[in-house]
Amino acid sequence: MQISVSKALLGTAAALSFVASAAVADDWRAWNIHSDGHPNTAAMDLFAELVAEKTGGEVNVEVFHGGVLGTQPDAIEQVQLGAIDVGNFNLGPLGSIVNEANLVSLPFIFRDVDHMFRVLDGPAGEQISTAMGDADLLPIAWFDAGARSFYNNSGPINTPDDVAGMKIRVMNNDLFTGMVNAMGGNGTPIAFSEVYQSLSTGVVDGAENNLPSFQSVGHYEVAGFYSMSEHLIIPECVCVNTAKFEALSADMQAAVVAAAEEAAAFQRELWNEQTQASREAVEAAGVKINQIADKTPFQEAMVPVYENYLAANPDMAELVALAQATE
Ligand code: GTR
Repeated sequence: MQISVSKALLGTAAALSFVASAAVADDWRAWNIHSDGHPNTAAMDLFAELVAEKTGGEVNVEVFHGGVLGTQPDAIEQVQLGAIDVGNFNLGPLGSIVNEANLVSLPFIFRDVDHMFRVLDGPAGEQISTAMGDADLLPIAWFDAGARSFYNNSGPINTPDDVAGMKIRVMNNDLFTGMVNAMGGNGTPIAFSEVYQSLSTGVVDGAENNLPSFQSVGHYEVAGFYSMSEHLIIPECVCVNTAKFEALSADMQAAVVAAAEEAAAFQRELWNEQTQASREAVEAAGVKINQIADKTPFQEAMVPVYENYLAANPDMAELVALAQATE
């Protein structure tokens, strides 16, 4: 009698635990703009692997590479709506949705990548994360995206005057069109997937990006001059739909965050290696990379960009000051 009771109980417990795990098992679709060979693709694959491992299969991430789920601005919106669950987003195109996130899209706001991470790890980063979470784009880890520099086909850029008269592709954000326009150029937002064609057909004269992206999508084949202006140092996030994340148990949340942090540590290592490797590869292919002896004129040209931005967004003055005061 006793045996059959405990057997029945065990059976019920097994059935219940099956129901419980079936109820929380979650399939997530992840957006990634990059293809094979880019550090973020490897890092997102590792993220998916680690999530499966650390959640014991309760959360399964399927990563869609190469931007096949849509352009970056669309995918950001899809994550907000919960139609896509998670994405590796650059904070540039995200800034027009979350005001606080625009801090990192101000030209020359950071002295270097380490400074950018120190700001993100401090109170300014806290405010940005909170605002992103409130906008249904919860950042659970930060990726390195190095510094962005200008490239074009007509000659090296050494001063803002060299940008004047050029149509330059930028990511979707008024700050970036303003940045190019302040140098006398014409900043033009175009989807990342269309930049190669736009450069090769002369729809634009140039673009700007970091070295790994310049190489991985072949822009170096159609833009032979890469000038180290390093005008933008913008981090990237692994961002999850906030409600999706909050629906997980505390243990599962911790497992997903641990997976993202591990993937980010791997990404940052790969990033440094790939930046060097991309530099060597494009130079071997004939690209002329020039250092810019004095970046002060570029920084001075950004004064009206900051003035206009702060006049339109007075709430951001405190965050800007916080970032600038961060050692
Ligand atoms: C890359 C970034 C992408 C995308 C792209 C672009 O460096 O990783 O997310 O923002 O630049 O220029 O659109």
